[in-house]
Amino acid sequence: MEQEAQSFFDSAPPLRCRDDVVASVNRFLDIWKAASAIGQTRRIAIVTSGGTTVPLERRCVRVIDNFSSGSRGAASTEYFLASDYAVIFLHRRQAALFFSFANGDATFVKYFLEDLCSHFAARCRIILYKNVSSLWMDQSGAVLQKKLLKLEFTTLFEYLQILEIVGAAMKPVGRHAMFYFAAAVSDFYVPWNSMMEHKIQSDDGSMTMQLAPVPKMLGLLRKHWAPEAFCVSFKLETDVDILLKKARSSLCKYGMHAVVANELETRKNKVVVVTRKVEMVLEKGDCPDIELPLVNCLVARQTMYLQQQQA
Ligand code: 9Z3
Repeated sequence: MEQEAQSFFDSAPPLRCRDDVVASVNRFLDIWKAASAIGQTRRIAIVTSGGTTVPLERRCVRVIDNFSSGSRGAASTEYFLASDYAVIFLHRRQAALFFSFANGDATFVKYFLEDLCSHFAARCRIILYKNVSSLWMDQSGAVLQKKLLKLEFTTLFEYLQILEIVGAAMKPVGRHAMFYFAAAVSDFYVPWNSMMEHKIQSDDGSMTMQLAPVPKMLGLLRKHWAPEAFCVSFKLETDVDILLKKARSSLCKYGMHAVVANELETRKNKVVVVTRKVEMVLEKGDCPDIELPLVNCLVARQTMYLQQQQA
């Protein structure tokens, strides 16, 4: 598995913004280390969000995409921040609407608000504008306070390379780090070294394409990158009859601390948190969204995990 992962990284197109990503992750961690040194150790959640794309050509015209709106990752990030975590939010470009406000992209916000507000009556418009603006301020605030670091990906190559940088950087954070893998990551891809340079032509009618399995990085994370971190992955299925079985199997296979099982149709209302000892069914109920009980549950599990270390 490690060899497969290595050859994935060796053959991947180099990450264009690599130096910037490394520098921003290091800056973020420096602040964490400085706070820890004076006894203010904050937990860090690494939230992945949105779907990865698999390019079919090097000069890419077509991609295979993965389903995810990014709303689970964005909402969860807000709850982690509210629980006083620092958050590294690794998200698909343009997937998570509210968090794109955090960059202070005023043109986009203005355009979005005007467009949205035009659908509402005057009184609603003001309320909506106030709420969204304050959300924007909260999130800009989180960025300014260095509690939120946003990193963007589109392709599978970008996602896994950034994950490797962040994963390895989390080693010193130990049990205070939580990886929360809500992103929908491709299972298959076209390796860069066997990818066509130019746009695939349709002159010959039908086409057959061989896809390679994506090396599983969760094992690497647990074994090498950040072995002490609290790790939560998600299992998405459309067939509810196999969901829990698959979630339990990935819990053991990759040494996760929890696997969140969700079915496509019901994912906004119900999830099952699978751990070695217990399985918890969480429902949205009266909460604004399912991410609130989910994040609360995982924060509590990480607290137990931290206490085990102290015992
Ligand atoms: C999830 O299962 C997420 O909960 C969703 C969230 C993608 C369904 P939205 O972004 O949806 O709010 O629209 N993410 C993980 C999906 C995934 O690729 N899991 C892999 C698998 O099931 C394992 S890591 O095999």
